[in-house]
Amino acid sequence: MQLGTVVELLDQGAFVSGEDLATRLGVSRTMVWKQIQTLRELGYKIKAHPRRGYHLVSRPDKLYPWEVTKGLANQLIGKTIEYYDELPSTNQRAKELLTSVDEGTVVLAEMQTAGRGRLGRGWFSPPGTGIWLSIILRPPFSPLELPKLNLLAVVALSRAVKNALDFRPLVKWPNDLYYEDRKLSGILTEVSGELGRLEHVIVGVGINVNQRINDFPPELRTKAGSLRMAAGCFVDRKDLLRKYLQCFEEEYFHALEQGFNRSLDYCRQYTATLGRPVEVDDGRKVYRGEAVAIADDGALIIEHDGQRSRVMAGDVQPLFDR
Ligand code: BT5
Repeated sequence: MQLGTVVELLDQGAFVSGEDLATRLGVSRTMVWKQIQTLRELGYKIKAHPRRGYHLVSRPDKLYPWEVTKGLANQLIGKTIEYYDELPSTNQRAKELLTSVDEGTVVLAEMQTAGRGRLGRGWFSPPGTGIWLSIILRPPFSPLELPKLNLLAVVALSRAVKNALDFRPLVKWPNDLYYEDRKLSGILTEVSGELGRLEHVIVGVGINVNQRINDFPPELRTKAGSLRMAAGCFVDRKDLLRKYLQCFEEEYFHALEQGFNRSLDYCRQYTATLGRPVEVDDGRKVYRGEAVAIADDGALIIEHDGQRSRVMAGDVQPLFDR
């Protein structure tokens, strides 16, 4: 029996009798009682009244799959959610599951003990306040299109935030979401495959949702931010994640059918990078100049020393504040 079904039935009235639940679920009343106990252990507040039955008082602030997928009509992304209280890294777990799960499977953890950024850097992933997830894809794209897929993942998040909270964070090339010069989210895309062909792609997404400034370690306090800090109110993580999965699927399906132009245009319109003096480190060379464009292949174009250079991936720092 699915716990999500029990929650839905409880949600249908002020009180639902044990007998009613047992009939609708096709199980014994003892079994119903056991399920209620399990839900309580998971953080649901459920009142029991001797004659009237059970009353759902509140749901916990947890990303249980049945909560996240409630009302979600996606065909691919998040149809299966692998949920964990704690993982070293959702990308790491996704790698282990890669060949045994369907495309679109989402690996989700309430906290990560070894969350990963790019180039061996760490990702701060405390319990309960953020969304740490990995999406497994098997796209028919060439590896050359990966930078665009990275941007697509950020665009989908910006759209989801606009839908959920009515403000629009900006896309910072190549993999971040920013609001008022603070990093709200980062993407780590990892791949496996042969030359010229992508077999599997893991899109790892870290979203700071309900942290307050002092929840971040001191070294992040000047540069990290959360949606709560930006919105000025507590944010429903379940609702945001549901909207993200929706927006991701929509953006991804659009790219599969018509290419990445729509995502790229969004990056150009809602940009935290373009038109700024920046320092860009692509791992081989450091450019100091102005970020002037995002090309159709996802490259960042930098104007420096009277010439233009293209960078496919790297770190961008603003040279000074706007
Ligand atoms: C990223 O790397 O921004 C990619 C982060 C991806 C995290 C997700 S969470 C789910 C999935 N599973 C994983 O293990 N990872 C992915 P990068 O651009 O290299 O930025 C890393 C840098 O951001 C760090 O060196 C810190 O300076 C900073 N940072 C670390 N944690 C942060 C946080 N929670 N919020 C904002 N900045 C952070």
